[in-house]
Formats: sequence, structure tokens, C-alpha cells
Amino acid sequence: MEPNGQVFRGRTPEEARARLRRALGTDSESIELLGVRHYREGGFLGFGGVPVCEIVARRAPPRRRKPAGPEPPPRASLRRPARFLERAYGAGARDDSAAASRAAVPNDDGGGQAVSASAVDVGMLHAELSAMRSVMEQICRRAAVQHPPSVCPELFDSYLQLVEAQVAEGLAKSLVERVQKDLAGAGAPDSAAVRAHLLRVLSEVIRTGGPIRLKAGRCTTVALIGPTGVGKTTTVAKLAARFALIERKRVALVTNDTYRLAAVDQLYRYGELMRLPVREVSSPAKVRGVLDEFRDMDLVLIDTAGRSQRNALLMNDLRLFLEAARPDETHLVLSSTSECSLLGAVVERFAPFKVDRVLLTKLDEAVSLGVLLNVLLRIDKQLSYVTTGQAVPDDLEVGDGRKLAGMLIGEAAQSA
Ligand SMILES: Nc1nc2c(ncn2[C@@H]2O[C@H](COP(=O)(O)OP(=O)(O)OP(=O)(O)O)[C@@H](O)[C@H]2O)c(=O)[nH]1
Ligand SMILES: [Mg+2]
Repeated sequence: MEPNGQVFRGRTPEEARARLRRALGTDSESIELLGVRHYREGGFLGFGGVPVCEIVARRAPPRRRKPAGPEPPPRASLRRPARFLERAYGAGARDDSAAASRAAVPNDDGGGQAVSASAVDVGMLHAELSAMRSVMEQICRRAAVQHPPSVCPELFDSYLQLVEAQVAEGLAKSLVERVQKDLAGAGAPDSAAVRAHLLRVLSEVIRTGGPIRLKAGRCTTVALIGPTGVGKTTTVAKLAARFALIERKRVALVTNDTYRLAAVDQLYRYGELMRLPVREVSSPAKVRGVLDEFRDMDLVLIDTAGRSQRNALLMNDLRLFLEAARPDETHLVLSSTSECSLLGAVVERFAPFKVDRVLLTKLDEAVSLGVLLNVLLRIDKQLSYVTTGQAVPDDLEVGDGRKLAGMLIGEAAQSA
């Protein structure tokens, strides 16, 4: 058995799986899956790259067989309930139905008959216990709510799901109460109707403003600001590639991040690859001159230094720089991987800035969409773009309220 597994690649998951089956056989019980990865290979800045699905797997250790000899008496019916009860109250209780149904299949030791019979009883017992368990969980969850919304049971379930997905209680309450009010005349709503309407309400509250719109006949300047490491420079590169290479616009890049050589280099490298002019601006006094130089461009993207929001002096530098630059749009870049408390602190520190839109990065690694919803509504600015990975320019999408709402409800349903 290979300890680290073998790697199987293909353009599609099917192709990778076919290679895996040719090498390791078709018996899925004897294959142990160690990991699956999707990425793009080759191309220029992600353009023209080909998708790759990579599966790492190895042969599973052989199952232990009973020693040859006379068949022992069928004791499974005595042992299984004890094992089942042990599992039902342990962490693995959720897997029991699968385990019980596996037990009902005759096994290759020939002892399938006796196990099957007991598995039927165990299966029924399991079903009843898990139904009781879910009722008790529901009662406990309801009892824990301090200010319950006055809504129908279906909406109360949606409320609990939203709260479990970390949507703030007050917000979750106002969302379900609004759905209740909207559906008031429609008799007792079923869960599908409740879900569809909640989706509609959520997509409305997630305000989006579409992509950057270039001003006709003059240069549009857009600045990205935000805490350090959230993905500002990568997003500037994605936006530049979109506008310059896809929409064929004249684009220039400006950075005020002159403190760190690596940061300036990063932007120059992108500029070089896309053949775009790049300027670094070391002081607010120089920014107007540079923007004047670029007045014939369609779009100037301003990348700013990642400021620790705790450093008041650096935050003041940024404020002075933006006041001098007077961008048409300033997007506050927030990482979806930040914890709730950190996002709250960031929003507070950037509140004095004139922020026009919010841009969410790293949605592919989001900690909780509920937390993002809370922050978006707190800032009360339109969402511009979301980024969904490191690939330039592929992993950039115009913010879509309905899509985010769908992801949030999906996440909420899963966490229930
Ligand atoms: N998973 C994921 N990673 C991303 C995404 N966008 C950017 N990154 C990664 O985040 C890291 C930081 O990105 P930068 O663009 O350098 O971040 P920054 O905000 O400019 O950082 P500072 O200039 O230090 O403030 C890099 O490793 C990027 O590849 C995204 O959408 N998803
Ligand atoms: Mg940067």
C-alpha cells in the first residue's frame, strides 16, 4: 500500500476517476480517497489555461477476515443494539443509518443472514431514536431563543437556520418577519414557498451595484482600500486584466504602497505582463500629477498599501492620499475569511473614509456567509465584485445578490 497515495489527473473529474479505476480497480471499498483538487494549468495570467482535476488515492488496507473454522453461533442480534446505542449517543451517531444499511447486506464471510435480521431491528430502533433526537434538539434550540420572532413554524425553522449560519439574531428576526408579512394573505405557506420568498427578500437586502462603469469621455479612477493581505493587489490585477484584455480599454495602475519593495514589484510584474503603465506615488502631493499624466486612459486603478487598521498614523496617510486623489469610486476590500470580530473592527476603522462600494475577496475560503451578510448590511454600501480564488483574472465575479442569498440559505440549511 502506498502511504502517500497515487495522483490521478484529468481535464475533468470523470477523466481523473477513469485513470484511478484503471490503476486501482473498480471496487470502491478497496480505494481510499486522500484528496481532490481543481486548478488551471498553463495559459497567460489564467487565460487559455486548461482545467485540471487531481485525485490522490491509494488502495485501502485489506479488511480482516475471520479465521477459517466452524461458524460461531449468530450472536450479532445480541451485540448490535449495544454497539448501536453506544454510537447513537456518541459523535458518530449521524452515520448510523448508513452503517445499519451496510450491515443488512450479506457480507463475504457468509454470515450475512443473521446480521441482516438484526440490522432490520436496529435500523427501526435507530430511525425512531434519531427522530426523537431531532425533536429534542429542536425543542432545545427553540428554548434557547431569547426574543423569538412571532412567525409560523416553517419560518421559525428558517430563522433558526439563519442564526446558526451566524446571521445576527435581530437581522434574522426582521428577515423572517418580513417574509411572514409578505405571505400573510397566502394561507399556510409550505416550506418551499417560505424558502423561495426568503431567497427573494435576502437578494433584495444584499444590495449590488454591478461592475465598474467607465465615465464616457474621461478617465475613471477607482481605488481599492482595506486591511493588509485581503487581496487588494490581486484584485487590481484581475480588474485590470478584465478591462484591458477583455474589454480592450486603456488601463493604468497606480500604487501608494512604496514602503515595501515586494508590494511595488508585485504591481510592476502584473503591469509588465499585461503591458500596462504603472506608477508609484510616494506622497499625496504627487498623486494629482500622476493622474494628470493618465488623463487619456479609460481607467486608472489605484492599489493602496495594506494598512494595519490599528496604526492611526498610517491610516491618516491613506486618508490624505485619497483626499488628494479624489477617486470616482473607492471600494473597501474585505476578506471573507475574516472572523466576525475582526470584520467589525475593520469596518469601524475605515468608517471615516469615503467608501462607495464593498468588494468581498476569498469567497472560496469564506468562514461564514452569515457574518458577511451582517457586515454588508452594517456598512450599507453596494457590493461591487466578489473574488473566488487566486487565479488572475478568472476568479473575479460581479457581485450577485441572488447567488449570495442562495449560498447563504444553502449554508443555513446544511448547518441545521
Ligand atoms: N483563496 C483566495 N486567495 C486570494 C484571493 N484573492 C487574493 N488571494 C490571495 O491572498 C494573498 C494576499 O493577496 P494580495 O493581493 O497581495 O493582498 P493585499 O491586500 O494586496 O495585501 P497587502 O498589500 O499586503 O495589504 C495572496 O496570496 C493572494 O493570492 C481569493 O479570492 N481567494
Ligand atoms: Mg497589496
